[in-house]
Amino acid sequence: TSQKIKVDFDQSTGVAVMRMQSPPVNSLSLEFLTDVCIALEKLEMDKSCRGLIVTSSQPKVFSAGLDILDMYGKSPEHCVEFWKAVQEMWLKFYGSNMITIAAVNGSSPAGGCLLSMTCDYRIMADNPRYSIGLNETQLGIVAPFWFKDTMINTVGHRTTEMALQLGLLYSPAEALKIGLVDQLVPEDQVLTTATETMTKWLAIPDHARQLTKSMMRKPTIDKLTSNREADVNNFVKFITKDSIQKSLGMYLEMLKRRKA
Ligand code: CO8
Repeated sequence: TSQKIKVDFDQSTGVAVMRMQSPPVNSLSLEFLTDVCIALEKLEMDKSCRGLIVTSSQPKVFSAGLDILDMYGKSPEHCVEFWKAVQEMWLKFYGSNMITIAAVNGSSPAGGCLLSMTCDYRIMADNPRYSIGLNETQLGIVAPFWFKDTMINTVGHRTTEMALQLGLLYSPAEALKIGLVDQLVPEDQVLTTATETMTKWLAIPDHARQLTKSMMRKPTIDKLTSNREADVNNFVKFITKDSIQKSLGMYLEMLKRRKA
C-alpha cells in the first residue's frame, strides 16, 4: 500500500486496521481514493480478513472529506475520473463483506462523514472541538442522492432532511443523540474500544451477518450501480458551472482566512 494509507493486518484475530495518513487533513483526493480502494480490495480478497477498523493518523481530523482542489479549476475529464473514484470508494465500503468499524478520532465533515457512515459501527472521540456531518450546502454544493440515502439509512428521513438542507455539522454529543455515531469514548480510547467492539461482531457467523448486511444495503447500492454514468454526468455538469466554481473558490478562501 501507499504511504498515505497504512494497513496492519493481524492474522491471529482476522482484523485489519487502516490508518489514513495523508497530511494535513486526510482529504480524499483522486490519488488517495485510488490507494484506499486498492488497499480495501486486497483485504476483501483475503478470506482470513474478517474485520476492518478505519481510523486516522492525523491529529484532530478523521477526514476533511473530498479534496476540494480536485473539484476546483479542474477539467471535465479530471472531474469524471475523480467522481468515478468517489463512487468506487463508497461502493466498496458500503458493500464490504467485512465487519467495518469507524474509529472517528477527529472531525469528519462531508465525504469524511460519508466514509464513516459506510461502516457498520461508529465510535467517536468525545471532544467538543470535533464535528461530523454532511455540510455540503454550506459550500454551495448538493450532496448526491447516494450520500443522502446513506444518511437516511443511518439516522432516518426527518433528521436527514434537516441536516442536509442546513449542512449541519454536529458535535459528538449531538451526533450520538441523533444516531449519527453509535458511541462516544475519551479520545485515547477510540481505537481500543473499536477493537473490543470488533470482538463482539466477530462472534456472529460471517455468512449470516454478511447476508443480513447485504439484505439491508443492496437496494441502496443497486440504485447507484445502475446509475453510475448518469451520476458522473450530473456531477461534472454541476461542478463545472461558473456559479458553483465561484462558491467553491469562496469557501476555500474562507478556510484560509479562518486559519490566519
Ligand atoms: N479539500 C482540500 N483542502 C482542504 C480540505 C478539503 N476538503 N479541508 C481542509 N483543507 C486544507 C485547508 O485549506 C488548509 O490548507 P492550507 O494549509 O493551504 O491553508 C489545510 O487543509 C489545513 O486545514 P485547516 O487549517 O482548516 O485545518 P484544521 O485542523 O483547523 O481543521 C477541518 C480541519 C475541520 C477538517 C477543516 O479543514 C475543514 O472544515 N475543512 C473543510 C471540510 C469540508 O467542508 N469538506 C467538504 C468537502 S466536499 C465533500 O466532501 C462532498 C462533496 C460532494 C460533491 C457534490 C457535488 C455535486
